[in-house]
Amino acid sequence: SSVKKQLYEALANADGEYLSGQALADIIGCSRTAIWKHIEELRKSGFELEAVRKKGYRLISKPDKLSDHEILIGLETKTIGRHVHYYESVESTQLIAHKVAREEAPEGTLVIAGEQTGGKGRMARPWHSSKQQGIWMSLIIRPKLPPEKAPQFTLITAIACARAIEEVTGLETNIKWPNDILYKGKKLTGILTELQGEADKVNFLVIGIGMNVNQKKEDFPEHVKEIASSLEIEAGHKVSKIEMIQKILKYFEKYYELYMEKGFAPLKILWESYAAGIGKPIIARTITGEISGIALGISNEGILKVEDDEGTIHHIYSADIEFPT
Ligand code: BTX
Repeated sequence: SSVKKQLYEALANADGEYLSGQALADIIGCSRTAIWKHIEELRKSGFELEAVRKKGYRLISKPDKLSDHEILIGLETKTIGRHVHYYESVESTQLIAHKVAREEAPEGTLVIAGEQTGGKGRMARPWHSSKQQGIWMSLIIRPKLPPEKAPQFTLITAIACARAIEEVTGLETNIKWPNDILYKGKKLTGILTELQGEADKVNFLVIGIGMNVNQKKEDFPEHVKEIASSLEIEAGHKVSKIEMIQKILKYFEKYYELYMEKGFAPLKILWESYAAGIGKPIIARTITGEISGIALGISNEGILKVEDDEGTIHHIYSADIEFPT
């Protein structure tokens, strides 16, 4: 309704200051009861409003509903995220990204969903992707590279996500090799890089990013609750998904360009500045077995190096890492 719209505008113009019910009634030209009623309606549409006795109402946040349009306004990239496919609900954005990539979607195409009913992690593990509470997206890129370089993109994406989180929320996160972003040991983000290629070249990569943004602890299913967290839980306030998506895309583009120009070396240095557990004991579970030792760091190719008790250095291409306590 137009009262609702005027009410929103008055509160937005107040720049986070309180406006009393009477002041709002005067601005809009209606009764205080009408103001109260429309405040409730704004709340139902996803606006966050604070009401304090004797002070009045204050706007805390707008609804943060995703759409291709919202993502494109203010996006600071040249190619990354310039073509957006937004869906309310899908099984997995990875599946759709593979499909549109086979249909020649251009470099930088973004597939993003409000919710995923069958979101997946590595080795077909489920990835919990609740409605509008996180960023569930897959990016298509077509780098001219041999397929063995593909895993480096998981590391590049992790740096972009950690950098974006830092800029938007101030939280200083750590990257757990290869694909997790942690805050105080809890998983905020997971990355899944999938390759479509031939023996000697990449046709395209689909890089899936799942970031927990506005979940509360009780929104996670039982088995995930203990290991996961969200930006809202850790920052102590709601975080804008749109702003976060735009920053991830911006930093991804920046680091992708740097990588194509200079190779992995400068990214290795950046990655190490975020790395968790380097120099510490770890257990790496690979498909062929378990290796315990000290994490030495990553090689110039992004491969994890672990030194076991006998002093043998293992090169680990893919594994689940545990930090024993
Ligand atoms: P991963 O195999 O490293 O982690 C999967 C594990 O993480 C699960 O077994 C579970 O224990 C835990 N987990 C599940 N959901 C969550 C969550 N929301 N937060 C924290 N931990 C969780 C990580 O795989 C890669 C995830 C990529 C997800 C993106 S979302 C967009 C794209 N589409 C899609 O289907 N996958 C990717």
